[in-house]
Order: sequence, then structure tokens, then C-alpha cells
Amino acid sequence: MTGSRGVALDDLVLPSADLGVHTGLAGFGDAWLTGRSEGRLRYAEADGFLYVSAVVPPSVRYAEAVRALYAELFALTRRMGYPTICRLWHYIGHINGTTADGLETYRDFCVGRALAFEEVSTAMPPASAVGSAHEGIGLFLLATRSGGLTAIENPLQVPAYRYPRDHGPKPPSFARAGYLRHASGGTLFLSGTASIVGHETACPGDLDGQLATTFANVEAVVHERNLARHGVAAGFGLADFDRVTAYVRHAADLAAVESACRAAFGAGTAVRLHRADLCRADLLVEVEGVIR
Ligand code: 3EB
Repeated sequence: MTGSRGVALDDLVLPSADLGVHTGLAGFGDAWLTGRSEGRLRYAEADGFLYVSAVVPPSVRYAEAVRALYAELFALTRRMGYPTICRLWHYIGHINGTTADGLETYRDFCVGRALAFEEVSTAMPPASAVGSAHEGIGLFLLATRSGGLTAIENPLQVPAYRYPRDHGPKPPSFARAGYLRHASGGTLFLSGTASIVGHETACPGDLDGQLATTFANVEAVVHERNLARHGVAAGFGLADFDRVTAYVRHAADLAAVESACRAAFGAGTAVRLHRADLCRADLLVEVEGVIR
């Protein structure tokens, strides 16, 4: 792998020191080191944003611990005066493994997260949820003081929070993207996006097909027509992304995914790659990104 912008070849570890890269926001680079903590939540404030990180320790089941952690997160963001959750990242050990109750780890995580959202009126935030080489679950949250986040869905996909029960007892609680209006313009946070059409995996076992479907999904989310139907007067294409991160299930696919991303997004987009397991066993690639 020879990515000129620096390609991560390692298995994904908790990228806490990478928040500036994740979000394009300055000021959070060393939040993990400098932040304050409250209970098991670590947090830092910069530029009107609150960044929180937390870890759910390794366990044989996760739903209740995830529900409780989310309740703490909602309480902290409100108490600190950052009520709008702009973005969440979840890094889940053994994501495709099985809990003591026989449920896939990711699906068990989704149960706890959904229960937490059922207790509040918080809108679904943009998110990513991928595997981690670490045990347990690492969670990173970005919240803002301003209330101007619009949740964006994808016309080609069923909203994740309405997935049928084929994909687990409780659906995943996230929006496909969020558009944040602020004084200096707008920022679009694209959730992890994969080869899913409707609610079903498209092109299982076919990397090129999954890449094409994924890019088509990204285009559909950020297109002017789609943003307009959400009341956002803006429109973007793939070339407008400042940065994208591609999570790749098989190390052998990293080079192909890197060239596909560089071709699709173009020279103006910083591309980062991580090898990581993904939330459905048949997904080979997932792409997230930021447009500023
Ligand atoms: C999907 O579209 C693919 O559970 O937070 C992408 C982004 C995915 C976020 C999450 C899951 C999540 O269903 C997986």
C-alpha cells in the first residue's frame, strides 16, 4: 500500500487522537490526552463543539451497558450545554461475533442504543459503527451548542431506524447524514455508507459492485435534490468531500478500495483507509466523510 496521504495498514484501533482528521475540526487533536472526565466519560471542548469518548469494557453481552452509557451521554451533552449531537463513531470488538445470548454483537449493541433513544426525543444523529481490533466498544461523540443540525436520509435506502427485524431485534439508530448550519457556512457529516439498497445488502461477495453501490448511495445522500427535500439549500457531489474514510473488511482489498476512492472522489479529497470488520458479515467496504 503506497497511499501518498498516508494509508493505515493496521487493524483499526480506537482513533481517539484522530478526531481532527475524522471531523475536519481543529482543536480536538489531543482531546484524549487533555480532556476532563466525568465517570467513564472523557470530554473536551473546542470551537463550540464538545467531544466525548467512552469505552464499554469487554463483556459477554452489551445491550444494557450501551443503553446506560447512552443515557449518560445524553445527560452530559445537555448539562454541558451542547444539546445537538452531530456525529457518533462506534468501534466494536468482535462486531460479527456472538453474545452469551446468541445474538450478533452488533445487533446486541443496536438493542441497547435503540432503548436509549426510545427514552429521549433526540433526533437520530449521523454515525458509523465498525469493528475494532480492541475488545469492548469504543464510542466517540461530537456535539455542538447550536441547534442547527438537519438529519438527512437516503432515498435509495430505508431509514436505518426502520429496518425490518430481519436485521436484528431493534434497528440501528442513526441518520444517513447530518447537515450542520453554522456562522461560517455548513458542514455535512456523512454516516458510514455501504452497499445497502432498500434494507438489503447489494452485491454480496462482489467488491466492485459494492463500491459502485456505495458511491451511488453517497451521491444520492449529498445531492441537491435530496438535501432540498430535507429543507437544506445546498447540494454536493463526490468531489466536494474534504475527507473520507473507507473501512475495508479484507486487507487484500485495501489497494483496490484506495484506487476506487481516489478515482471516485478525485484529487481534492483526502482518503484514509482502515482495515476493519463491518456490521453485516456480507459487507466488504463502508465509506464515511465530511464536506465543509
Ligand atoms: C448500514 O447502512 C450499514 O449502526 O451506527 C452504517 C453507519 C452502518 C452507521 C450504525 C451502521 C451504523 O446499515 C452499517
